Amino acid sequence: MKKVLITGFAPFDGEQLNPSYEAIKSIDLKSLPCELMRMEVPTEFYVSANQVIDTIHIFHPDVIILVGQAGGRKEISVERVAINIDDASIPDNRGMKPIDHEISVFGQPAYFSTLPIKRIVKVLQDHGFPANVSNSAGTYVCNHLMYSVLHELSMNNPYSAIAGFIHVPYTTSQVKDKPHAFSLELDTIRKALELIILESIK
Ligand code: PCA
Repeated sequence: MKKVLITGFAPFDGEQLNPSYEAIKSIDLKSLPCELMRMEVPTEFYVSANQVIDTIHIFHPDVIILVGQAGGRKEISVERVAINIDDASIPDNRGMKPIDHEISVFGQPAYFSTLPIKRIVKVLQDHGFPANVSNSAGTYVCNHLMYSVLHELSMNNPYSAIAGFIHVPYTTSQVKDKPHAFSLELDTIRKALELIILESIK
């Protein structure tokens, strides 16, 4: 049975919840044909990456699915690439607000997701979910985490783990005070994440 690590973020930017971890929390661990570990990570530069990388080296997952909120997006975004830059427009949950800051002086300018991103988008669309490949994970904590995990795996990946990042839209309860903002039901996000896990362990 394959091992899957799936991570979501803590709420940030004044939100009460983060749909990434909220949806992950609602996955029935026994319902999927894999050994699933879920983890909530702090919305903090570096701290998030260190925690996930430590967990990878303890759990040895075959598949690593990192998930975060992208409020305002209308699709489940399967990220293609992470870039070597932090450029925050708001502080993280520790008050850090790096500007034009290289994540790793030794790292490549960018790393590509090693998840089957096109297959994931197709399976989501085939099941009626709004989904696309996204060519930018931004320059905030999500991109930082994706970059750091892929950088680590580029150097230290004895188990040939694959990894990538999924951005999810706001969930319905978050948009009551945001007229016109797009949202998905939490249960829809959960089902989409389950499909992504199933496609990634094939
Ligand atoms: N989304 C933010 C960081 C945490 C999260 O859920 C981002 O897109 O960078």
